[in-house]
Amino acid sequence: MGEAAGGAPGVGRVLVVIPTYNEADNVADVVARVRRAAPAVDVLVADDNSPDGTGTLAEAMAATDAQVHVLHRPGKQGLGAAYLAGFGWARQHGYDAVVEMDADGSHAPEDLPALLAAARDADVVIGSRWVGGARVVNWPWRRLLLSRCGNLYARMALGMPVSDATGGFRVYRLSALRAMRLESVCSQGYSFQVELSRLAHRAGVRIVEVPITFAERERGASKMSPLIVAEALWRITTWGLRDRRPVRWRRGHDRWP
Ligand SMILES: Nc1nc2c(ncn2[C@@H]2O[C@H](COP(=O)(O)OP(=O)(O)OP(=O)(O)O)[C@@H](O)[C@H]2O)c(=O)[nH]1
Ligand SMILES: [Mg+2]
Repeated sequence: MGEAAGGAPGVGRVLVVIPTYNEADNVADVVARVRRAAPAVDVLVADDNSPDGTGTLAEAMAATDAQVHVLHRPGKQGLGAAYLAGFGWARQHGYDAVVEMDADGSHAPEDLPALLAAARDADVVIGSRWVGGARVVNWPWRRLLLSRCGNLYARMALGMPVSDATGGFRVYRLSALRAMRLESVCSQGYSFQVELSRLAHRAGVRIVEVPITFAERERGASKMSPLIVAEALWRITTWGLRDRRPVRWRRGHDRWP
């Protein structure tokens, strides 16, 4: 297949995986923006049988656009499970790279070309809120604090030179996902992003962080909960004790050897 059917120069065929649960107010807008911002990449909406009809809306877009696909899942099983299913779909359909992106507009599809450009020389590209040049718009101070503290803790506990280990706007080459041995993944909620950061770091693949503009969701309800935060804390602590790696205080990096 040519570039028009899912290609990005130097990366290959790319699939943007957008997990959704009750995103009826957002899904059409985010898919249309991705298609405009990066017309050569394909989109997969991974919907957990949203009661608000998100899956049906996505299906209507897929009916008129051959580059939009929908993965209907039986029920709400968490962000991590939806992404793993999406990655499996990408592998089955011969893609070279996948992009993770939220449906709620927090991740600007307009940043996608910069992430894909960085992926030419990397295995994993993290769209980062906490490197120079990034912007965080309209986030309440409680969320800012949680993200900064969560990232500091993850960096210290896991010895990982990644500034935004919890962020969910990323590019992974399929070859990197294979090296990362995803069969060990156990996260349900947003510790999934930390877990994949850790696996990428341990696999020694090339990680690059690229500044993004992150905005608070404008429509629809957050799925973030105290349980999700508790899972992340618990898992980071467990991994940290298991890895027993020396703490590194470096704030980020361009290349991982
Ligand atoms: N398929 C699927 N998608 C989910 C699930 N939980 C969350 N999502 C999607 O994952 C993305 C991120 O969820 P959000 O609720 O925005 O979580 P968040 O970004 O951590 O929290 P906010 O900052 O409050 O928006 C959105 O596109 C959700 O629709 C789930 O169980 N299944
Ligand atoms: Mg969100």
